[in-house]
Amino acid sequence: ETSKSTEAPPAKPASDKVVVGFSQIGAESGWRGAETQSIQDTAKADSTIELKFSDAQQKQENQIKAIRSFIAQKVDVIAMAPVVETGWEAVLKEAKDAKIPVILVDRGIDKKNEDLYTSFIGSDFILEGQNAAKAMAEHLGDKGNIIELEGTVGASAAIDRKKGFDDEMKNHPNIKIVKSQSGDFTRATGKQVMEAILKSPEGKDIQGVYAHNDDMALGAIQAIEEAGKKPGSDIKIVSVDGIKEAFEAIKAGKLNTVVECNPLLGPQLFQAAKDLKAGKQLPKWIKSNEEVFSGQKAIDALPNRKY
Ligand code: GZL
Repeated sequence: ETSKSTEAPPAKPASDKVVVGFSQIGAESGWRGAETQSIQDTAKADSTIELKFSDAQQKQENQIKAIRSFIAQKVDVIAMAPVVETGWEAVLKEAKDAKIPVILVDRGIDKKNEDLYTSFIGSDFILEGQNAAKAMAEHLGDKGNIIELEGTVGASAAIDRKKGFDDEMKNHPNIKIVKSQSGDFTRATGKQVMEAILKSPEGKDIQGVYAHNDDMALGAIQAIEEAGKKPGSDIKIVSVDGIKEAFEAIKAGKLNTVVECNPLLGPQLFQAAKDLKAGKQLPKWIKSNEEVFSGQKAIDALPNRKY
């Protein structure tokens, strides 16, 4: 009779490639598209990288499914841009039990789950919010009523850009945030929310708009124009990301300051994955360096913007 095989199932063949499973949020903004492009281009150009890419269409349950699939495929490294901060404990524990390191890209998760990921590659959103508030105060001559268009509810980028902005605004008591509402990081929702606010009592006397990303700012600019006002002069606009269209809006005098947030994270992601596979230690936070662009500085930078 055939002996029942008792040896362990064959281990995953050791390949010279680094296999990375990446769970992307979706395609909600120009920034997100630029990040996806950077990750896919970097992998395509590097024969030692095998990228398994999944687009969650903005749904957390799809990200969780993708991570489970990466675990089943025994990838070397799991990377993800977590759409919101909460709800990851179970699936990241499964990754930890499977001894697969996790790298967070561009958004964070609850501080209490810090032991469930190896490294976060991304920006200092609190600093971005502080820089946006300083720029807004300058544009307003330190007084006026403003609207805050928040990013996706529960997303670390939205939570911390709000925290940094609102904290800095404590130093500017003559600037009032008369309404703060989520536009979900999209142009369409940013426009809808701005239209509704402009029709409401709070929207009667507005001197500024702070948008947590350029797509919502560009939507708000359309709404302001359709309401017969001049964005960039009647109503000052400050936003975060730094997509090319935002620089073009500054050149057109419709947007006043953009706080850069770097989406070109492909090279840092795959370098980190290679380091992990080589057994190297990674810093808990691999920070992106960014600048603030207004006026002539933005106009001069426009030709060199990559996304
Ligand atoms: C920032 C990223 C944000 C961008 C938005 O790291 O998470 O999500 O600012 C994007 O444009 O939708």
